[in-house]
Amino acid sequence: MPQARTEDRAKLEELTRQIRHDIVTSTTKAGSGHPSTSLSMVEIVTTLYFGGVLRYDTENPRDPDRDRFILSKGHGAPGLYAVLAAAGYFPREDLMTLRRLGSPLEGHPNMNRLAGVEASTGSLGQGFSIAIGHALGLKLDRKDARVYVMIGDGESEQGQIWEAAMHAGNHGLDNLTLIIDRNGYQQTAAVKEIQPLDPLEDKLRAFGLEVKTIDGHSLDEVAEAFDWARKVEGKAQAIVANTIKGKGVSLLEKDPGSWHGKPIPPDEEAKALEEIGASV
Ligand SMILES: Cc1ncc(C[n+]2csc(CCOP(=O)(O)OP(=O)(O)O)c2C)c(N)n1
Ligand SMILES: [Mg+2]
Repeated sequence: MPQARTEDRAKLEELTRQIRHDIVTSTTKAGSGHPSTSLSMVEIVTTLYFGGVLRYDTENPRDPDRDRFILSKGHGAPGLYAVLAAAGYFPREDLMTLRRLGSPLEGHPNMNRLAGVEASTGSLGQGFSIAIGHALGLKLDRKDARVYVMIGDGESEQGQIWEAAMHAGNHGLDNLTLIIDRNGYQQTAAVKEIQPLDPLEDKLRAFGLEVKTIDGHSLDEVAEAFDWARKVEGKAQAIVANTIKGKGVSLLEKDPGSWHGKPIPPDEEAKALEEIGASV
């Protein structure tokens, strides 16, 4: 099973810029979508797909031996699509059909329409449970494939997340890595104003998971966390990734509570792309 490892650090950094570029252009062109949600997860998905973490085969997307990445915070679809295109699941120019009638690049990922999408998500709270199903199935089939699932911090308010955490902890699912994109914001306000999660790490540990907290924008820390996760035996792992909602675009970063689910207006796009600095 192929495992893309881009040894060249500069190449990995360029990929993060390309993915940020594509998130901005696809959502601005669509006139809708969630760029700020997608921008906070870029270093994590880039490392998953290009840092030698995920084993996948774009020629055989349903290979039973593949690792799975499930984006439970499905509104981050533009970020998922940008990395899937970069990985070669479909042509990069298709990104510009985002949310267009008939396009498989729906507003939220549809596993029945786009290769590389492991679960249809968007109704928050469900992806972690779907990931547990995969992890249990892989163990029953005695496969060494792994499952990675990303949830949002606002999403973590959903009760189903904690049922899933209880199950992952109780059943020692060491082939499962939970990633929490802790960008501090949900739809209209800061998570800590609505439903504080702290002490998040203690809670996850109490549910039986091994926990590591990182800077989710440090490619080194993200890579180290995935190395750590692979080595944990007998327990599911949680990576709490501290991130910035809208990372890389000052317009979004300075007011994350106002920009959820809003594309960058066309007249602000050039400045955003300049800040990202992709060579395209
Ligand atoms: C079950 C459910 N309730 C509400 C929504 C509407 N909704 C979409 S995104 C969002 C906020 C999510 O915040 P977070 O999980 O922190 O994701 P972020 O965009 O910050 O990465 C909400 C409430 C939904 N998609 N699903
Ligand atoms: Mg959030």
